[in-house]
Amino acid sequence: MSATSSQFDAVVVGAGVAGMYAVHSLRQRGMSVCGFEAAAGIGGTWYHNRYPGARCDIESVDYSFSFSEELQQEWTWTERFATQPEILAYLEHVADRFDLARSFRFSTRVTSAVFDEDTALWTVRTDGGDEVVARFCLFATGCLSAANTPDIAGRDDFAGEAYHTGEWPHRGVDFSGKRVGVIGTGSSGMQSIPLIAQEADHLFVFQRSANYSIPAGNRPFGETAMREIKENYAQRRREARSSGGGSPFTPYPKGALEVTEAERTRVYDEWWQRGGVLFSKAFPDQLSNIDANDTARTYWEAKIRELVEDPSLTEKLTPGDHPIGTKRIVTDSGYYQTFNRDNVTLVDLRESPIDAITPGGIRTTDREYELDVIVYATGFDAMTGALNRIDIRGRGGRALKEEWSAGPRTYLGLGVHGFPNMFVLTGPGSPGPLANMVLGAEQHVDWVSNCMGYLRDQGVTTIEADSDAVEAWVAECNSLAAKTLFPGANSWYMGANIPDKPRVFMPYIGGFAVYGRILNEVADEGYRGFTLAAPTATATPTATATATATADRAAS
Ligand code: N01
Repeated sequence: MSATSSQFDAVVVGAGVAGMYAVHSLRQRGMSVCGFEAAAGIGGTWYHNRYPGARCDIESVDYSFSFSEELQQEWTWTERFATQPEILAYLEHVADRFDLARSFRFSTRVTSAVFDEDTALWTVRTDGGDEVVARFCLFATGCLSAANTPDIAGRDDFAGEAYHTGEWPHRGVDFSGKRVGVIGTGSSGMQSIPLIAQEADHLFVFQRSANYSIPAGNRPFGETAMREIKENYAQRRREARSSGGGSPFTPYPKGALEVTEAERTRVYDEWWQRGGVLFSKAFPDQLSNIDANDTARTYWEAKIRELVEDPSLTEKLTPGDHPIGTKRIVTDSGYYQTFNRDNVTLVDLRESPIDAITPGGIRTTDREYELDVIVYATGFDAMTGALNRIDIRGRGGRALKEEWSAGPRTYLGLGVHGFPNMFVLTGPGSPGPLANMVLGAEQHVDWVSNCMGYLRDQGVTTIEADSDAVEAWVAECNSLAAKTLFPGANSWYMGANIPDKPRVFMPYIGGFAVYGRILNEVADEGYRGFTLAAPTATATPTATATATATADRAAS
């Protein structure tokens, strides 16, 4: 990308899976694109989350791009659930293969994006002093990218090393011979704890809420297994796209309470073997009927009792505050067995909460734990956090953060009333983190890219979600969520992990395939629910824009 370019068809914020594919897709359409990425390289979540044990929880063969048959045929995954280094290597391969990096300015954080009603253009500014103008602004900022380090008294006084799992140092961390405290037992904590325990002198696990985790059942892919998957990739992708979660699995055809106990156990056994988060989808009523959910919970509890030697620990490690699956089920490798080690201590913060962090460690209401390292596995300001950290202003200078002060409000998860030509990718109001994020990113980017092509062909300058379409979509999202058990859990889906964040179930829970059908219908009906406006005299792209676009096309 030319360093002097300042006007583009589109700005893409973020170089994770959605931003990478957005750049590729728009360039393929002959559009000029400027991408910004705060990190020094591509990969998004997989660039930052380098903590030990980080892996995907959707099978790698599914958690990968499908837009290029050549790409999916040439890349070989080594195991079912790939590690972070392998996923990052894959994404770097994709970036090289499609020459994506040249469209991004790295180590550059977008600080503001402001829509000008006279020109119908966005002006995007960065912490590097860039000022770029574009017709469209695409936020591919990720659902789980704004790290949350809780404001615990004395936090900055700690004299040892402190790390957040979502901002892990690239040099790695040497835990050998050290006393380590991990705060948090969500996916990041539960994935990292077994590996930290193997290295540390002693590991203290500070658990506020126990979480449900299920062994990944990870294994290497043999050549034959990989070949068979590649031979049937098209079918596998079709099944994933027509599923509820973007993976090629469908729940058992009967409800958990409609089958005999033996049949139910057989189904749970099968889904347990599949590993991890998929377990919540064994039966179709598991996440909507508490009695059905109880059967899954009872099965889980029996399994965990087999893994943990000390029954009093099993009790502490068993969640009692939410139905299984209403917080994302963790996909672990040896988490529960870790508590059978002599060098691991579970600190139950429900019994003795953290009082303060001291220069020497962590003090609970019970005692002080001397530590050399503190690992914050304390999660993210999910779905809205990364967007709210940017000063985004639409028509009349309205701030997105203010518009969303009572919770995010979108149409289809893509458009926001008052913010023309702005698209949010895989964010609130879309299936987002409830589905396979890679196929979700492709679904959104394909829709937005087609839409932008349509607008160009029709000579339309702006597209904006109607307020009543937003109203109806928010109502639909809330009504679907209310039919499930999800709103009862203090999860990040609900914003409940961040103090003072509005308590709203943020994703669309109607299913990946259903959502895809709705997107297609809306487009087929001429973008129903959006207002498309013709150019005004001042909104015609300038000579600079056209020249820049031409130069960028020539380079692509
Ligand atoms: O974050 P979390 P995460 N004092 O919010 C605790 C994806 N992901 O990074 O539950 C003490 O789930 C908090 O306790 P509580 C995946 O979608 C995927 O682990 O609030 N504890 C909780 O235990 C996942 O769901 C993978 O009581 C405090 C923990 O910190 C999402 O990212 C891997 C605290 C945070 O858990 C987030 O996972 C990693 C405090 N003040 C992540 N504040 C894959 O496997 C917070 N906690 C692909």
